Amino acid sequence: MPPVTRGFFGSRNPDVDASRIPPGQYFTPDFPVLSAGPTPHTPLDEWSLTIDGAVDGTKTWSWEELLALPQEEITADIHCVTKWSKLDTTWTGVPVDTLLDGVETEAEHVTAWCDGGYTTNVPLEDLAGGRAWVVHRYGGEPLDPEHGGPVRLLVPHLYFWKSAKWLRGLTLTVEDEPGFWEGFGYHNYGDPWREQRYWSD
Ligand SMILES: Nc1nc2c(c(=O)[nH]1)N[C@H]1C(S)=C(S)[C@@H](COP(=O)(O)O)O[C@H]1N2
Ligand SMILES: [Mo]
Repeated sequence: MPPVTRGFFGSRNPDVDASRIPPGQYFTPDFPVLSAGPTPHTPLDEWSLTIDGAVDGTKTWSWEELLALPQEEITADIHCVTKWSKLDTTWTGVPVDTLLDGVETEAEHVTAWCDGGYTTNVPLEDLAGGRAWVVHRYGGEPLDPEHGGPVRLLVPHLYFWKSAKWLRGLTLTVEDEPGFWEGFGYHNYGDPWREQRYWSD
C-alpha cells in the first residue's frame, strides 16, 4: 500500500496514534471476521484444552477447570496480515505461562490446534513471558463463536493469524512445523513491526 494510506486514515481518525499502526497497516474501528472454514460449535461439556507433544506428561483442562485458573484482563492492539489493525482490544483469559507452569520440555516450538482443523506454529518463547493468553471473553462479554469462542489463543505481538480461534490444544514440538497459513506461504514468524507477511519478507 502506498504511504499515503496512513496519512489518509490518520487524518480521518485524529484520535489514532499513527505510531501504533505497523507499516502497511490501516486503522479500523471494526472487528472483521476472517475464518478459513465454517465456525465450529463444540458444546462446553465436550470441550477441553490440552498441552501435549514433547512434554513429560499431558495436561488437560475442562471448561470449568480453565475458568478456575487465575484470570487476567488484557488490553492489546491486534494486526491482521490483510492490513487492518485494531487498537485497545480488551480480553479476559489465562496467561499461557500459567498453563506451561511445571511443564518440562526440550521443545522450542508449538503447534496450536483447533476445532475445525486449523493450525498455526509459534516459537515456545513467544507464548511465554506474559505475551500470550488463552482468552474466552472479549469486551467484557463471552467471546463470539465467529471470533473464536469459546476459547482462542491471543498472541498480539504477532500477526493475528497466529491467534488461533476455537483453540483446543498446544502441541510442543522439537522440530518447527508450519501451520495452515504458514504452509500456504505466510511468514513463519509474522512480526507486524518487521512486516513479515510472506515467506520472502
Ligand atoms: N481456527 C482458526 N483460527 C484463526 C483463523 C481461522 O481461519 N481458523 N484465521 C486467522 C486469521 S487469518 C485471522 S486474521 C484471525 C481473525 O480473527 P477474527 O475473525 O476474530 O477477526 O484469526 C486467525 N485465527
Ligand atoms: Mo488474517
